[in-house]
Amino acid sequence: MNLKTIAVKALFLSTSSLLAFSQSPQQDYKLWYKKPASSWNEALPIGNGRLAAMVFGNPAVEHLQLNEETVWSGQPHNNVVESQGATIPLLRKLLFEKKYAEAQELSKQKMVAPQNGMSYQPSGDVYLRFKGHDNPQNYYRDLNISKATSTVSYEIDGVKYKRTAIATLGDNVIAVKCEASKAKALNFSVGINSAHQEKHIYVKNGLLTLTGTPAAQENLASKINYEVDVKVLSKDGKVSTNDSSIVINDATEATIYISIGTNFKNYRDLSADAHANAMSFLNKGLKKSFSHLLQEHIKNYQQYFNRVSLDLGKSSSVNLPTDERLQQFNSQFDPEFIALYFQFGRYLMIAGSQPNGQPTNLQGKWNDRVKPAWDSKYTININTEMNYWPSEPTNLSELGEPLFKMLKELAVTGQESAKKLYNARGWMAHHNTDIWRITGPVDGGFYGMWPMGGAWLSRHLWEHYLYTGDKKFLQEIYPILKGASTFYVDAMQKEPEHGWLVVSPSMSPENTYKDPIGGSAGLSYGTTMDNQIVFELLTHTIQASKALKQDQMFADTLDNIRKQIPPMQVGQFGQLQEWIKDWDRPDDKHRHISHLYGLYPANQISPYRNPELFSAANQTLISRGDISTGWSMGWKVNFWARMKDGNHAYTLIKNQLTLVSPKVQSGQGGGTYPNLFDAHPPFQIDGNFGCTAGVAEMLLQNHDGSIEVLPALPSEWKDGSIKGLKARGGFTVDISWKNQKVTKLVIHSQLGGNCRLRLDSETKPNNTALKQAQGENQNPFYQVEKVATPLVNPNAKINPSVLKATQLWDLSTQAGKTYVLNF
Ligand code: FUC
Repeated sequence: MNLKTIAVKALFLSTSSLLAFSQSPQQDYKLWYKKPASSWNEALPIGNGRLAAMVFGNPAVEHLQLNEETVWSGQPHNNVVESQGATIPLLRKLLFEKKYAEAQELSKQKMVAPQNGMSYQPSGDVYLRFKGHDNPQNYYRDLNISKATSTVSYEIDGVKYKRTAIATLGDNVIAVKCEASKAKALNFSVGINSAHQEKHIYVKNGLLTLTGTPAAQENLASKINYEVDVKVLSKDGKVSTNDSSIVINDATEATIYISIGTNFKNYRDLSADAHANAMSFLNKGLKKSFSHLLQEHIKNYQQYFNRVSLDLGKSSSVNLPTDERLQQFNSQFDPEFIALYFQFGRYLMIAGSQPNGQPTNLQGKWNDRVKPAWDSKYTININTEMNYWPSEPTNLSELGEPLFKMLKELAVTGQESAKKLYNARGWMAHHNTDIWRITGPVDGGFYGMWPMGGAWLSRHLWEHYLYTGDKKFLQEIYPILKGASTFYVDAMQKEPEHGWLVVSPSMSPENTYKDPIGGSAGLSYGTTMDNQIVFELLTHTIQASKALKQDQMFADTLDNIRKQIPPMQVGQFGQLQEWIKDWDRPDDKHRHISHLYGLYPANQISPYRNPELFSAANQTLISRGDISTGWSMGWKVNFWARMKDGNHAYTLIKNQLTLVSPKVQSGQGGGTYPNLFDAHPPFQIDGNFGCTAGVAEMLLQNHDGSIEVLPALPSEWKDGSIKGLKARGGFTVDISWKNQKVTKLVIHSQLGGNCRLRLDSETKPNNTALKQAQGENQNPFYQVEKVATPLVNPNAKINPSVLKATQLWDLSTQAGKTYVLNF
């Protein structure tokens, strides 16, 4: 062996042993960094739906900031104020008399609730203190989202140290394994603390325990109590305890098991035993070694994660840490980073939303503050819904369950607000809710007067049915759809000018218009978004009644109401009108573009069915502009995808993937923090989910009577493939493309039925199974309801949108069969 070979071999050995100790193979998707997190927005999130932690990766003092999904302030209650019911008819009257500013004023005065939603709370901090680990070499930390593990590794005096943290999917513990490359080199202590005033920390029988309760909020005592139990096991080390910590000496490896229990049973019952829960989770976890937990965790995780893969090409910057890559994303094409960010949204969904748990809130399940922004609760005039946009298309259908459960509960609590405030049957919710499923107006008579939150959420129920064809599910949730529709049957009002049926009072979320008398108001009636939401809800309920072959009379009632909803209108500058009158301002840059609900998530605006509305939506999008809050840009990725403008959708992804300093905690110009969390700012998880859904929407759409392949492919995404996307009607679709043209489609049909494909006209299938489509798509999951003919301002200049020509093909499929189409 000559010297050169020895040197090469030595290099190989040192990198490979370091690799074995620190990094996993490059093909895994990883967020990784060369330095520890110096702030929360640099720390890395792990979670198993119920438990969550942010891992900071500091060598000398590791910090795991903990969350448990039921630790909230407050106690079972609803915030409905019965006396406010008398104000609703007065507001309706003022609005119909065009006294908008007066109506707004009255609403602000009267619609004030004693509680405006409680807040999601942190549940403790665990610290691992390593003496002498202040100046490490070869520092590395990551979040491997292919395996849902977070690791930290470094070297001190030739000894390699490594920590691996998981929030076990399958078991109910957080586990951290610490290892040293030299025997008995690990010496550290484990401590715990909490941001809550009311807490108790003690050690008993080798167990470190924290108990705590959040503070009262808005005069409501907090009745949740939680217990965190920590235990350390080591094969060869000495584990002892003192008053407030566990001490580990002379170990080669040690595993820290963390368990959290609360007294929460459900939104109205807090009779569970926090201690018994925490101990039972812990004892189950302790029966398994770390490698056993890890193996099961990865298996459970990957059965979700591996369903979808995305390849947009290779990047030259894969060897850069994630924060540096993010920083240069806007100036350098980095296709693997797009795939990473897309998959990170799916990771957050798996880590944050598991069946039988709570839905992801504004921060998913990750919150370190006792007074988080907007209470880290559920804002249901866009944000919570956006959290669940990726679940069906990106093949995580089961993970929508927590949202469906929340809907079941809101359908109970929402009867109180329907009855007491609107004297209506059925159920409804305003623009916020929380773990107690409150349904009254929140944040006063401007933001809060929007009785549409329950209706918007309900669309997710119908979509779940469209994707899965699960009739049992549909039967089970039908009463929720029916109850939501019943509310509007009773609450809608005939407006005086056209005799249309409208929701009143309401608003176009959070936006204002100048009324003709010169006042400025948000309160309104018959807003475009409301009309679209009610049209959609009634349509879904009618379709559900048809699919279940039941409730024909009720469906007829809804059909009759549906015909009286105001049509969409095209206003003076060719825009889709936001309000019932043309009060839109061409310079309005408001983050909410609520009136494009009909474009996305709904399917009421289509280039093929109503091109003038499609062009009007285009005009609206252009005048609203691109840069906005994180979630607003996430929505715009989907909007531009639906406009079939892949380049513009990609511009929004670039805007979204703009590095925001962790120090920036407020503002209307969003982006992404170094840990890839969406920055509203502050951190809000909806933008992550919105963007992930947007990427799927760019590659596959199926809301408009067919499955459209590559509807919005940016010119830079020349070659690529995506596998495992879901389409309505139970189809799983893999697409490969070259030079912007589809080369191969693999369609797996779960339910059978006609698979109607919309393909670029230049794409000629060489497969006899595909027939040119004739007439309506007979697949029941693709019935598209016709909306009323729009009213178009005669002065409006409409610029027709030019789209690439497409063609429709039919493929007759059988359940359980896979079809491979080459082009
Ligand atoms: C809505 C948005 C805000 C923020 C809040 C949580 O009210 O208008 O931008 O996202 O929800």
